[in-house]
Amino acid sequence: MKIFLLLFALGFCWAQYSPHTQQGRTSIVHLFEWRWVDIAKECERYLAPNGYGGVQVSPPNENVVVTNPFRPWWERYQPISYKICTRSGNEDEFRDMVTRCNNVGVRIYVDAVMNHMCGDGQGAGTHSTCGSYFNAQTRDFPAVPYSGWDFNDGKCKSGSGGIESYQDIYQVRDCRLTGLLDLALEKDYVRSTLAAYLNRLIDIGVAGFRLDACKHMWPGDIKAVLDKLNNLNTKWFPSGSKPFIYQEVIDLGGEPITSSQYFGNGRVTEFKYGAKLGTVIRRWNGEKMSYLKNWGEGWGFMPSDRALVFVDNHDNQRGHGAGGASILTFWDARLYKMAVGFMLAHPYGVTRVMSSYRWSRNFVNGKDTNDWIGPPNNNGVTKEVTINADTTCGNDWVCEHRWRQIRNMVIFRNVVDGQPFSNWWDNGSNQVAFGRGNKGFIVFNNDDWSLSSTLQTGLPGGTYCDVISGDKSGNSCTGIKVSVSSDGKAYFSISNSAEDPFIAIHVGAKL
Ligand code: AAO
Repeated sequence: MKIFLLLFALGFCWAQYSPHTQQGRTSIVHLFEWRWVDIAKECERYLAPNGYGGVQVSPPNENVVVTNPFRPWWERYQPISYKICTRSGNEDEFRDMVTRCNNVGVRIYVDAVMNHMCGDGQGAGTHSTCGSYFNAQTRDFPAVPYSGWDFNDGKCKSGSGGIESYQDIYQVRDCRLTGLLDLALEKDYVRSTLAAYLNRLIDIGVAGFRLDACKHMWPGDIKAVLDKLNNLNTKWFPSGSKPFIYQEVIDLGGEPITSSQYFGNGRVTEFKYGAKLGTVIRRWNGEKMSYLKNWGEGWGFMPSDRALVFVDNHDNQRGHGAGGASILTFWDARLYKMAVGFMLAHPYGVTRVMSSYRWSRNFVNGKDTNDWIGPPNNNGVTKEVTINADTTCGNDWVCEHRWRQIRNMVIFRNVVDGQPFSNWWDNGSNQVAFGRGNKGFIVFNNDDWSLSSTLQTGLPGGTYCDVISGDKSGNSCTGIKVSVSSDGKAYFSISNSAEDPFIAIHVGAKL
């Protein structure tokens, strides 16, 4: 029995459900559209020192160059070949990034687009990020190589060749998603070609993959590719470690394809998480924070050990994908910080923090007509992520992951890792608090009146520095101080007009 449990535990650590982060690091950050040279520097100068576990990077393989509209972010979801060659950088720069990040204990996860190649309307030519020739009409991608045989044109049974109904699982998986040429993953040649691409990345040292558009691939086809993958590079990972897998499946209910169909392959993105949390924190539909008492599976989410969670992602922060208007983003900074703070304090799931760039929005009838705008650039060349004197980012990079409240909550999550959800308190409305065993405690006031309450924190007696309003530096605190008495109780006062109406304390910030 003991041996069985040990094998089970080791199996979990080495398997596709574990992000393989360094001991004591729990969260990953999506550095959306960043260049490899900037990510390498960020790992060394910021992510490692602040306890970030890993980085999700934008698709590194060659994509179509779209000029109308001019260089949208979404051109990177239209592969032309598997050469590592994009606006984020070339293969040498990618290798250098992976090595330098791994050397400081920060993992790299690649966004892998396996479902399709470019859109059917992309014509023919060499307008691709590495100049590889392709012909979308004839399904010719000689730089891979793929030809007409490797696509699902014959298998798709919809009239248009595209997905017309999400209620028909055959259409969703065998037809074109918004015109994107649908690869035939039932073919061993296609599976082997994809696996060879992923294996090149594994050998370079990546720790895992976000698999794009998994709803549009058969779970068994994905498994067939994953079964061909190498174990992680033993320069940085224990031998026998399988790549971390998290599959993008949008399951908000109401469709025959569900997240659970993909659990055997790895984790799955839980889209209900951000959609619901946004609704609660915005106080829409009569939702209250007090209802978060049974947050997680109690809300109909997938099992925690299968979930990858986030407040917003690169799609739904600009109206793509799913989640709708309730999704909170950096544009609603005050509520956003509360939502990210709640996510990072709560034990459910593997957490991913979003890091964005600013673009000029233009709402017409509730839709942003500028939802396509690509990263900050000069004539299509991505701008450097510059760092200001106050540690924020320049050149229109938002760097939410550097906001004090978010960065400190990433540290909070590391400190309380493994501790149970405990000491829940609420006022029946939007004032709530909870702890993580005897390591950390967080209090929110999202009501229109002040909070003043003495609460059981579960923490050892002493004076703690609130990591939302400030930082512990040496033995002093630049923010609010909270004194916990020997019985674990502490008095909290949070004005509803506070800049950030929440307080978080943990044993790593005890004075
Ligand atoms: C671009 C152009 C297109 C053009 C195409 C081909 O925008 O006009 O036809 O090129 O030339 C991204 C962009 C796309 C872009 C594409 C390729 O978002 O605009 O197309 O790159 O450049 C579905 C998929 C999901 C996908 C999501 C965007 O299931 O996998 O659409 N996300 C990933 C990436 C994303 C990327 C791709 C996939 C493609 O994260 O960045 O696209 O590589 C329902 C379904 C969802 C479905 C949504 C949206 O959701 O359930 O599965 O997502 O519809 O179509 C309520 C419902 C909810 C519903 C939602 C929206 O919330 O509860 O279920 O409404 O209707």
